[in-house]
Amino acid sequence: MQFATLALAALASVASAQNTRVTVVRVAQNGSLTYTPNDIRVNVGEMVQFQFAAGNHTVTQSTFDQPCQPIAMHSNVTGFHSGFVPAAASAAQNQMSIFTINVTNTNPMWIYCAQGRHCENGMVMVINAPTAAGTNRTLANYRALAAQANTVVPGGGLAPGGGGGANGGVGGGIGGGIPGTTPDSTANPNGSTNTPTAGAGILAPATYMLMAAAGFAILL
Ligand SMILES: *[C@@H]1O[C@H](CO)[C@@H](O)[C@H](O)[C@H]1NC(C)=O
Ligand SMILES: *[C@@H]1O[C@H](CO)[C@@H](O)[C@H](O)[C@H]1NC(C)=O
Ligand SMILES: *[C@@H]1O[C@H](CO)[C@@H](O)[C@H](O)[C@H]1NC(C)=O
Ligand SMILES: *[C@@H]1O[C@H](CO)[C@@H](O)[C@H](O)[C@H]1NC(C)=O
Ligand SMILES: *[C@@H]1O[C@H](CO)[C@@H](O)[C@H](O)[C@H]1NC(C)=O
Ligand SMILES: *[C@@H]1O[C@H](CO)[C@@H](O)[C@H](O)[C@H]1NC(C)=O
Ligand SMILES: [Cu+2]
Repeated sequence: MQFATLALAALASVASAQNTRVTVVRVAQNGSLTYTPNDIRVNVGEMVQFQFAAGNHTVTQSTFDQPCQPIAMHSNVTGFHSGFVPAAASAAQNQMSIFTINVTNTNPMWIYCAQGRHCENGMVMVINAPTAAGTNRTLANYRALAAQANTVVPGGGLAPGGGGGANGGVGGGIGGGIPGTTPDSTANPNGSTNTPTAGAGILAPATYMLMAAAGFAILL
């Protein structure tokens, strides 16, 4: 993971100078296993900033059909993965970890948390969900599929707790990691060159930033 320190003023001036809308998503607000908001529309050229409020979570892209597993496992899209972000570590430095993505097309992006069984328990969201009349590719259906899934961490195998119960069949089988996928999407400069697939989004390489805690409140 690559971290850079970025003051709010710097981010704000960059965003306003380019007139870029930044949609904020709070990760684990109040310690809950949620993304808030969890069903958003973002225009091409805009950014989504995930703010890690508590716990130790991830922001990880999957396909619709295979929730809780990295998109690269089931498509030719590299996708993004924030890595595990322990909020307390940043809070101890009076900072907040954020993960920012640039939205470069209108394809739906289905997103899950790769920690433990958070995905199975409903820690999922969508950016630019399909709008076609009668589509069943909805956040509710994605969450329902997730409830029956097995969490896989990009590059790392099953998340802790994933081996029990209904997950026994998967066990260590997937644990070797996904070729070409690393925990930090900044290490995948080719991610933005992939051809879009149905139900998947392509993003420019994502960027980690640490932002002064005093600043994020102003952004909300
Ligand atoms: C977090 O707590 C605040 C204040 O109690 C409340 O307004 C908000 O709805 C809560 N958010 C979530 C995601 O639970
Ligand atoms: C965060 O979660 C990951 C995956 O479970 C774990 O490897 C890591 O040690 C955790 N970090 C902290 C600070 O708890
Ligand atoms: C959506 O509809 C397709 C085609 O009818 C079906 O194969 C699929 O199982 C449905 N998916 C969900 C999540 O309901
Ligand atoms: C990016 O693509 C080039 C050309 O196909 C390849 O040589 C390089 O290894 C790729 N880099 C990554 C990080 O996948
Ligand atoms: C990626 O997959 C899609 C759909 O399966 C396909 O149309 C496209 O050609 C593939 N792109 C690359 C670069 O392989
Ligand atoms: C994301 O978009 C911003 C604003 O347009 C731009 O400054 C930045 O370089 C982009 N980042 C990436 C990784 O493409
Ligand atoms: Cu989580």
